[in-house]
Amino acid sequence: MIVDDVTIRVQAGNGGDGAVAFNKNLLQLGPVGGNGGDGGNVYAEGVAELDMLNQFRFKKDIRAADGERGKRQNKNGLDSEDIILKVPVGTVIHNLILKTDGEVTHIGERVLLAKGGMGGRGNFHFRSATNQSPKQFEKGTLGQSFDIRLELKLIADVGLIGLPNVGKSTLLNELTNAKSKVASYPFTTIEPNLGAYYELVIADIPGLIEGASQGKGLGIKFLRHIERTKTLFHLISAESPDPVFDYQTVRAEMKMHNPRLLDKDEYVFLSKCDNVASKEVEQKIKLLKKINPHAYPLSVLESETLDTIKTILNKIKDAKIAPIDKE
Ligand SMILES: Nc1nc2c(ncn2[C@@H]2O[C@H](COP(=O)(O)OP(=O)(O)OP(=O)(O)O)[C@@H](O)[C@H]2O)c(=O)[nH]1
Ligand SMILES: [Mg+2]
Repeated sequence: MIVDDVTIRVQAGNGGDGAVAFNKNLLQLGPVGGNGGDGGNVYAEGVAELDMLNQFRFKKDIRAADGERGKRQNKNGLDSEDIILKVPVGTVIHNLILKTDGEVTHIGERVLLAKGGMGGRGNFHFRSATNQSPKQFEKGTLGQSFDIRLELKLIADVGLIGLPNVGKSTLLNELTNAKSKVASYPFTTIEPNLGAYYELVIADIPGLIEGASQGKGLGIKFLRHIERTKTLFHLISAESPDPVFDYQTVRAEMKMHNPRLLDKDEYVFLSKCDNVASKEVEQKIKLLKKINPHAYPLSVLESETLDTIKTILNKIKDAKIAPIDKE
């Protein structure tokens, strides 16, 4: 099971204290205390693997090392190493102490979670004409420490939604390299799956049922994964006695979760059409078109219907690669 919401405590390293030391060599008396090193920072860095938050299931306390103390002979303490936490692209970072939000949107992007403290200056630094043997030094400053909530919100171009068992995973597997589990019973998919259709990322999320927004089934946990998806493909089974009712059930749950989900570009597909007489398919499409003019039949066994989907996906892909120049 993918961990997609976890709170951790990050503690950056403290800066090392500056040193107080004096040269024992009688010919070169004077202060020789070096500066302390800086404490390690803690960063998050984007990677493609969706399951990277699993690493925090049992390891919720992340601590970077403190900077080294300053040394004798005017040698500075070493800075300590940064900790870089790999998180899936699409991870939203909530700083629960500062009440700020950030996010990691692409692979290799680094976001600072906690800054390490600065090393203090040693007594060498405080020498002057009037004070040739200063005992002053600075303490290193404290590293930042925060409670951070990491929340994965997938960044997919197209999200497949619908009631359970309508063929979402089958379609994802048909169009992409994904190997989402398919079976003839509801709730086969228990966590999101992604697949790539050329430059587009398609997300398959667990089926939604009535009451999902109140926590029924698995859907609610995953609705947030379509919050940032631009286009939704809403699948409704042709075998349903009332496809319009199914459509409205899912839309009602989406609305309760976040009304803005309803504003997304939406295409409706009447799935498993091969299981139903063509006359019935026609009638059901007609009813659905009254709600959304972009309603089409779909069967993974009928290549024309897949061609329709591919044409739509190609349009979305072209718009993504070359955004229309409005000037
Ligand atoms: N005849 C026919 N069966 C299909 C078609 N698409 C999917 N199925 C079957 O429908 C069943 C459910 O398919 P899934 O792809 O697992 O459905 P899902 O919407 O992902 O289901 P959940 O993960 O439970 O929400 C499987 O037995 C599929 O083989 C289709 O176009 N025609
Ligand atoms: Mg599925």
